[in-house]
Amino acid sequence: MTTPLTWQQLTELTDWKIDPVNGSTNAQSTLRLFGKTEADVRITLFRDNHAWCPYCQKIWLWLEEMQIPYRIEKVTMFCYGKKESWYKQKVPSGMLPAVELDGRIITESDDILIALEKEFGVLYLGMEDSQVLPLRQLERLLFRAWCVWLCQRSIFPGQEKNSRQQFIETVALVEEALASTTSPYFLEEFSTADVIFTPYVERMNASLYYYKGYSLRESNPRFSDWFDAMETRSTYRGTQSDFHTHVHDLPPQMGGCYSNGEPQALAHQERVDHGAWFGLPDVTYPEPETSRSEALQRVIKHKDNIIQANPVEANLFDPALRCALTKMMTNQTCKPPSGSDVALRYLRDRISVPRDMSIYAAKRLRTALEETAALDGDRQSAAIPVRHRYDQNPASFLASS
Ligand SMILES: N[C@@H](CCC(=O)N[C@@H](CS)C(=O)NCC(=O)O)C(=O)O
Repeated sequence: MTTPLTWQQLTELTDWKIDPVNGSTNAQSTLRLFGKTEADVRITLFRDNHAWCPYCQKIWLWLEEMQIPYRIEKVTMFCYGKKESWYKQKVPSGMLPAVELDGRIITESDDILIALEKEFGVLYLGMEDSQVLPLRQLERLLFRAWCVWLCQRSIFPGQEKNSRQQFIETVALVEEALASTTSPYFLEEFSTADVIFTPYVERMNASLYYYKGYSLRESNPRFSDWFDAMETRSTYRGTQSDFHTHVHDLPPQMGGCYSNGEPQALAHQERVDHGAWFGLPDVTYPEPETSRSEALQRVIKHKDNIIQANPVEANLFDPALRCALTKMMTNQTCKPPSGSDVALRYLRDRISVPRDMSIYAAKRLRTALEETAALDGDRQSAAIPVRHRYDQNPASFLASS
């Protein structure tokens, strides 16, 4: 057993940093230049603080792939906190995403992409191309089949089975579409069609694994190749979330997600909530060497807010958190103060990917928090709310950053 490192000692263990303006895609940037100058910026993307909104991910990924300079303004989604009044003046519905292109506000993600294509060109083939249109329709078909299976409470006998069957039949159509090209993508090259599918397919993979015990990525060879190909792209990696974040962010957004209660689903729920997080089919590319130092740097940057937001007092949580970080960085076991298990698990359950850090950094941090909490006890933190996520309200973090 070792004693926890001080914050100063921990700080010395990380030199992780990114170039938010010209480096690879990440959720922390507020300006992206791709080697150009600020005078070249014609677009502001308004997206959620949480880096979770699927329609925002679509525009975000497209801009990153096209390498068009843009600014990012972050807005709070209703289920996390209060919508900023300056945003409601621009977009009265408060809906995200929106872009301001040469001073003109455009909403609705499809309309945004069409407007951007007119100004900046298409990503291989455009939104209204005759090869892309049927794929866009297929994506909506899959989306609807997913919503029916995941978000409708099972009332009638056979309803769950029918919804599952309907979804699996629709997935077969998507598998066929993916098989019809020589590339792992929807068309011969990575394109708008992949961008359109990405946000909800990622959320389907997470939610069906957790609530229904069904692994989209592992059950379908073409989808599996598609996910692997997506993960070769630094743009996608920068926007990619993990299972834990998705399955707990979806219920308030979707108006509820229903588990079928089957043994496979329950086993997956246990694993996503309590670990082991490594090996889950939310990511398969190799872990970068920097994941621990990234997690450490991100915690250090926000440590005062992280400690303040925790339901347990600072004098208990601060050393407990340093124990977990000491474990993560040195692999030395460090016993946290008695009663801090709940505090460590509160944070473990509230790491948001990619908002706070990338997927592997989050796995490292969740693991260290859990291993350290287990040295103290087995108490879980308060359940994650399902009707809202005010526990994730960004207001206090923004005030001091
Ligand atoms: N059809 C719209 C849908 C956009 C949408 O549903 N946005 C949600 C977030 S995913 C939203 O802004 N909801 C209001 C809020 O949560 O604050 C689009 O494609 O842009």
